[in-house]
Amino acid sequence: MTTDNGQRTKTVLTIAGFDPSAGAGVLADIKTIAAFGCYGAAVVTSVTHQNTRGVFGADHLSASSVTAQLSALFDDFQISSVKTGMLPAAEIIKAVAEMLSEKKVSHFVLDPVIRSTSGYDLIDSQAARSLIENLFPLATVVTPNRAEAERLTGLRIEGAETMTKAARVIRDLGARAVLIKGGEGEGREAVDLLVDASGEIFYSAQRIDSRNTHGTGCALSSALACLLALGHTLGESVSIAKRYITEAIGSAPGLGHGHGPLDHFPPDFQIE
Ligand code: PXL
Repeated sequence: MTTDNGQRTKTVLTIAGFDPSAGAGVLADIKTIAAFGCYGAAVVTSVTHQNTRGVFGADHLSASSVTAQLSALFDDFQISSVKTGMLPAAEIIKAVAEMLSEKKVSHFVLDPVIRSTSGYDLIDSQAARSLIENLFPLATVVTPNRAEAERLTGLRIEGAETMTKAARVIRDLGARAVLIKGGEGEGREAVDLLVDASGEIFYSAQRIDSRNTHGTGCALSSALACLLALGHTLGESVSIAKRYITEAIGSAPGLGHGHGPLDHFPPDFQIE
């Protein structure tokens, strides 16, 4: 793959938590980034204790460790795109915001990870406020799931109308674009909504009834970061990333006893 600066591939950076089961967090992100033909680098914010059954605890890193990891990478690599996942504390969020605004990263996908599928709070409430204040204004797109969109806006999302309202409120909080993911809802279709300066687009995909959905948000935001780095528009990126997730759920290996990981390398997936 050719790039504008002569590097072999685009470097995509994930700043997120470590899930030892590799279903979510930086390990899942790196696999997704590899699936899109990019080079993945990772800054770890927290070491979580989890498997497919749930999250049992976490050891957060210090903000100074996060800054030191970021400095080492930015001093040496040209980073084409960044995604953030679990940013557990306000000090870490401020450290990330400082670095991203200084380095003027072109594409930044913010997955506002608040709570695990199993109900474990992955960030504290001060951190949720700091996400809005410090990071939303820097993001190309913010990708909450329905529960996160409800938590960020205080609204209850029950259908297309309230989903649109919530997306507009999140844009009013400072995000350039918002993708609300409806994957965990009910019905035959998984419907997502993208709202940006040019308007609203609903994306629909067939819902796959599966327990293997651990880390779908991580994989989706990583896929978006890659596709933006590769030159796709945001609209195209959402459509391709959604197709990737559908296939990744469809060919999941069925590991573990709870919510199993995706197949990050679905055999029939192609970007075009
Ligand atoms: O899927 C949200 C998420 C993100 N990042 C890490 C996680 C989880 C959920 O468990 O552990 C590290």
